[in-house]
Amino acid sequence: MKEFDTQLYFITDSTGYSRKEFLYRVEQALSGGATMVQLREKDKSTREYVELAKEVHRLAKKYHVPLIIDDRVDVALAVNAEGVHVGQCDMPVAMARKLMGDDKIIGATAKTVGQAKEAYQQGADYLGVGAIYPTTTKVKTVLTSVETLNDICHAVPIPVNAIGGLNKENIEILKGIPIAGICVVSAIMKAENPQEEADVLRQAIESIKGGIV
Ligand code: TZP
Ligand code: MG
Repeated sequence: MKEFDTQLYFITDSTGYSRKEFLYRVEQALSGGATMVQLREKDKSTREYVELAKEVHRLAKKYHVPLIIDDRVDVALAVNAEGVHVGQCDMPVAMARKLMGDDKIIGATAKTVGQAKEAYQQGADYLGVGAIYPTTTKVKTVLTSVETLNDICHAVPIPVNAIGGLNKENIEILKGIPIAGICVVSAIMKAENPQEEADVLRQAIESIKGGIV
């Protein structure tokens, strides 16, 4: 049975950190309460990606948190990660599902109700929707309104997470929208204290969700 909780979904970015500092920060995020972790690497060779994935998987297992690999089905399979996340320019969800099998978690990015429905029909287990706010993280994206986010939440029966520029100061904007959680990169990755930040964010999400999901 696939069980996962997207409430505080931490996406990594190793840019600017030594391997040691990066892994330390990932572990801090996990101990602070991240409920999912996604390894997202854009500039690494395949060898570097699988090596790092193995290390992050070891940490994630210690905290009983699923590891999702961004984009790369081959890397996810190679390290036996719990899942993969695909965007609109990546492998289609149906193909990823075929390769990964029914037991793995497949997440997809959606920016419209049409994309959300299509991803769900192809077998996605959860969706990431955004960017809600402009982001400083390296990504090709456009802004998605909270109205569209709300429409997507009502259009599909799978967990929907908001993403993009979110932090403890601005997630109030999501109040009343039946999201399952938020995805954050820099709020945790660049925090002075990633553990404390994860803890505060987790509480902030719980309070804005107020038992509606
Ligand atoms: N997809 C849409 S926005 C984004 C991705 C991967 C980056 C989010 O990063 P941050 O630092 O939480 O704004
Ligand atoms: Mg991608």
